[in-house]
Amino acid sequence: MSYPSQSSNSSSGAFFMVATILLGLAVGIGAIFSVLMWADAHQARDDAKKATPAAASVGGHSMAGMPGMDMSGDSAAGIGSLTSYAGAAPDNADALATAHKPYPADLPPAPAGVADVHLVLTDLTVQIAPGVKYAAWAWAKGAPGPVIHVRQGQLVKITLTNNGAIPHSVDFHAARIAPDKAFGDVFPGKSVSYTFRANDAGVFMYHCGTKPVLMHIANGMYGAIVVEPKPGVLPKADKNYVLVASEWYLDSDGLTKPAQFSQAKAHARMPDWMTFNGYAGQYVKHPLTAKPGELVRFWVMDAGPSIDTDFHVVGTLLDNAYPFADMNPAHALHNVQTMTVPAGGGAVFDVRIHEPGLYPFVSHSFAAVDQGQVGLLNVGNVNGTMSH
Ligand SMILES: [Cu+2]
Repeated sequence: MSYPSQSSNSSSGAFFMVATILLGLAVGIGAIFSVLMWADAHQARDDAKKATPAAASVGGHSMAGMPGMDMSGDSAAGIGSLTSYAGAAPDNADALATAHKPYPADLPPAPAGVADVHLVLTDLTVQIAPGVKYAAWAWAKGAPGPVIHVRQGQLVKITLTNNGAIPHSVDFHAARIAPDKAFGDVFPGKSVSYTFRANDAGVFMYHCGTKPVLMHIANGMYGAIVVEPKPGVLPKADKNYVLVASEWYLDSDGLTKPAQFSQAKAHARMPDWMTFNGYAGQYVKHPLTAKPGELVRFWVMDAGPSIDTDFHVVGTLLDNAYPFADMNPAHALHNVQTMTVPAGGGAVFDVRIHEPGLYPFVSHSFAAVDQGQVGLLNVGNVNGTMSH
């Protein structure tokens, strides 16, 4: 294609006139489109506000002023205005970290018969890092919820009691069940039960699935269920540890008063803290333990709500890795360095370490380490500490 030159005949003048008109139209259409997009975004924000309990009334209770309900900071302000509170700490943070009672990472025993699981949801303030308080929607003992351990093929009866102020629900990824029947909203003060058979082995997420799900998960409504494969499928583990990875999005530093959920930061995937089992770096001060040569099995579940965990143990390799918690040994990987655990997914890792020492386990997506997703495995009861 050749373009008419300025010096050619009058048709070039006509071309530029038409081009100018078209350009003007394009600009005009663009402007209209921008306005429409702005209106759409504005509408979406309004819808989101309506969808959040902040503007809702449930069972006659006004939802304003409830813990975790602060939606300020979610205005039209751009991402550039978001403030990070990563690393905020009081002067006595070290003493607080030492005094903190770590979430038990040991896999609890599996019950016999029907696994009767009673989960209680409640609003409470939790500690997510030394001196950092968060107004959570969580479980009776905080976030994550209790680790549930069942055996493959076992019948599981879930009873959920909602002691919170707004409707909640519980979605088990380990269940094959009609979600509209089992995972429906439970109103405050009410309980619901459902039963499923845990036919699929692995480590699975359970979480509140009430809208907006991002907010319910980010506020602490998640936990892990381990469905142990049939005996003999996996090499026998000497230690079984369960790690639930998650991230936290704060509207304040949480030092003087409990922080609340920042939807804007959650949408920007800009967490302030990232944790294993709900508290930044808790297994650095309170390491997990193993004897030299023991087979240590990590059941890792990433609750997100939005960011993967890249699991790595410093100083060794993952002898057996069961990606995505597919527990078929024929699908396992061996002697790999780092494995991704997706948000909303799980994976299982075996390590056998012979040399005594302090072996950090991390998400090797290293911003996650700075934000708290790090712990230590103390092999052989050695002294000392290590930061990585
Ligand atoms: Cu909920």
